[in-house]
Amino acid sequence: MKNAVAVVLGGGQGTRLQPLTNYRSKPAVPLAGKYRLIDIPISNCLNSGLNRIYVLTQFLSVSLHRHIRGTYRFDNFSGGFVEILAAQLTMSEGTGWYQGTADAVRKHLRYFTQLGVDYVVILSGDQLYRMDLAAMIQTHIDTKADITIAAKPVHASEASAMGIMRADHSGQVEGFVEKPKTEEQIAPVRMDPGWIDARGVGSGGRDCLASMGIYVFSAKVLAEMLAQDNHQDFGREVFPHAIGTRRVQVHLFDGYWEDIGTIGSFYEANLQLAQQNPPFDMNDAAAPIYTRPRFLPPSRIDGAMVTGSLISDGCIIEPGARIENSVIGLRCRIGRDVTIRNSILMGADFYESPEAVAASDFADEPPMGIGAGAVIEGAIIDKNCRIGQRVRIINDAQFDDVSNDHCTIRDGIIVVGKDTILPPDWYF
Ligand code: ADQ
Ligand code: ADP
Repeated sequence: MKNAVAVVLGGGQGTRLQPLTNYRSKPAVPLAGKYRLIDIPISNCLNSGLNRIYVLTQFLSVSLHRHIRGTYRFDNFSGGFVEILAAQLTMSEGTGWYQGTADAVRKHLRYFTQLGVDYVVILSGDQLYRMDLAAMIQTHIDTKADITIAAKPVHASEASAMGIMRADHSGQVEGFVEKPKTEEQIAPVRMDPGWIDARGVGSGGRDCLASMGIYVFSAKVLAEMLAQDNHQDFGREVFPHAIGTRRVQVHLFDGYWEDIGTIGSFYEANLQLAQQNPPFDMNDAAAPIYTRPRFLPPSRIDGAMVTGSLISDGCIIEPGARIENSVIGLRCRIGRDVTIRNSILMGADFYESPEAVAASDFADEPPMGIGAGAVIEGAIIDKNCRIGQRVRIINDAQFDDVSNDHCTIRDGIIVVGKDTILPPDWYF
């Protein structure tokens, strides 16, 4: 692994996760109560023995910087680092902002192709999965590939959101179509489910191989290809052009893997983590998910009813509260008789002192947290919100995409932005 570097694509404009990305870059979005999105790819790298990691982001937020600095520290002898490369830093080179993923990599290529780097592992920053990247690099080496693409079997009905590949008997890619929308576009890359079954993975009738957005490049090939053509995007341009001229290989994977780059998928994946027997296991001691160590007290829960939920450190949950199938983030203060159902609360960055809470003008600026008697259903409440007593946040009218001064509905989910203040008795 000493001759490999990892590059995490930390996000373009982040429009699909707005308003969570209004004030922070996508990798810094909180996940599962105490993590951030970036912890997933970085943990996969570290658990695979890859400890030289670059994170590319379109814009840098203070919270991302603080999180990386405070979490990923390496000793002098390991040679490890996590380095953030932000688009702004390359403005002086005259080409302006990143466009696509390939362009983002091109702009920082000199870091990834230093002497001694033979393999560049490119990862997406908005996916939830656990994968041994060392095994993928081994596939790359064993098959003498130029490019290896992680591939997950999917049904044709899911193909329109992904890059779809056809592989020959040896796993070499013969065709690549980015996000095929019609049957005519899918037909040339459709696989025989028997090919998948023959490789020890039950196809269950799945007849498409989807790119997971996880790639291994031989460093020399990456440098040549990006210098040669002005391709902007891996899926749309680089791979379709590489077929026939480079050896492109698939690395088959069939574990849990979810794209969490939209409000809908982010919400679903978080809530699934809170269920019994979640499809993604956060308790795997052999491959833990790392995050910033914080010196928070245990959560104090008194006379509340909690079912199927994740409760992070440092929360205070008062009597009569009912919490069902929800994710409760760090330092949440949840008042008496609050009901929270199918929701994600991201918590708070700091505690208010008891004096500050007592001095709060409950009418104009309620204290941080959820006021007594509030009801929250099907919502994402970003950090540091002040939700007044008896507030009701429920999408009763089943809006899909609307917004008002205080919140936004995306994919049918109410998102209350960071630092929002909702006065007592406010309702959606
Ligand atoms: P998408 O996820 O639609 O498809 P894209 O929007 O290019 O592709 O994003 C890939 C990753 O790169 C995401 O993590 C995104 O945040 C990040 N990213 C995008 N632009 C960036 C930029 N300018 N700088 C830094 N990071 C950036 C891709 C592939 C498909 C594949 C799916 C799997 O194109 O072939 O099937 O991923 O999810
Ligand atoms: P998280 O705890 O979710 O990682 P942050 O990294 O945003 O959240 O911030 C949490 C820590 O940073 C807290 O200890 C808090 O006191 C401190 N902090 C938060 N906001 C600021 C700020 N604007 N300036 C300095 N420190 C801050």
